[in-house]
Amino acid sequence: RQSLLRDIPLREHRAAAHPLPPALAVRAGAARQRGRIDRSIWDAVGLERLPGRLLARAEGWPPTSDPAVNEAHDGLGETHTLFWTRFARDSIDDRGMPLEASVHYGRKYDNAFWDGERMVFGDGDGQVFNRFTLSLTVIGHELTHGVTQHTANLTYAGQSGAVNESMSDVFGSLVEQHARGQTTAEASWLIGEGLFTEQVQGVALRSMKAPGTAYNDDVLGKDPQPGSMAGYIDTEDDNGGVHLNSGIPNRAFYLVAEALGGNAWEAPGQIWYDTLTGGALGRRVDFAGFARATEAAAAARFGPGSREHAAVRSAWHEVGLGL
Ligand code: ASN
Ligand code: ZN
Repeated sequence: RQSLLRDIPLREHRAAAHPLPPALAVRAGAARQRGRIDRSIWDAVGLERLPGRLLARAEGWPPTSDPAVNEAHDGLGETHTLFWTRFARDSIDDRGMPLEASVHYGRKYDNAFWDGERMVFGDGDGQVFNRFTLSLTVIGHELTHGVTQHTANLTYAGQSGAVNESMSDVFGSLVEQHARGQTTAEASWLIGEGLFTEQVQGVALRSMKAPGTAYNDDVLGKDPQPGSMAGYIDTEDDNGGVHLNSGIPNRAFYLVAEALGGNAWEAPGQIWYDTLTGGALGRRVDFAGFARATEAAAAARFGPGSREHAAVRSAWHEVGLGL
């Protein structure tokens, strides 16, 4: 079926795949059930045009022979499941927004990104990077950029940009921990594990537990992330170091999870989710303001002086953002 339908535009595909009489189709739309996932994975066939040339897999279609397509499909599923089952969030916009991803973007493309509407994954150059769909944390990271855009909408520069990045790492890691059923003690707390080829001396892009230790390679150099304010990097590069200083709030989240034990998507994830979606964060919030907001969220949900509240306070203290 798929090879026959491949070059037909999306709307016709959907009509062909799910023929419904118009009256029923309207009723189904009106009665749309919250929490139902709707994924489309596109193949960009090595071009840098989006969404891409071919609809490779839509909701309800069987797996294809392309691992990148299936990994993207499954990874979007695991991410949707975390947000829906643990935080009652219905997709990126909390209104069931269809999830779209494009794979095989560009030639030897060494990155993945959220373009404001969809997730996009490169194949990697094969020298430093494997394909980016190999890591569930990366898929969760990119989808979380969409959630952030639809909630706190944190400005992607400087400290608010590093908080934006950290939110994507936090929920990216939680997606993987949730899918694997891992406790805080069992989790790797790595972002992008398995992306580096065996030619690279390194385990992942970043470590939330020990920022600065994910790689140390002749070509790439040493992982530059700081894990506390003492190592804060002032730079114009990378939108003001958004992927560097994110190590500081990343480690704060890890420390909260370590102090509380159990599954990090429970109290720690709930506090961070409440902070992201609660409306108290300014778009240009700095680290200190973000730290105060997580403390307020912990106190609001678990009570002032609760162990959750205390864990948040001491975590920020440990990374140099004492409240
Ligand atoms: N992978 C990066 C990210 O999502 C790409 C970027 O910086 N735009 O943060
Ligand atoms: Zn990011």
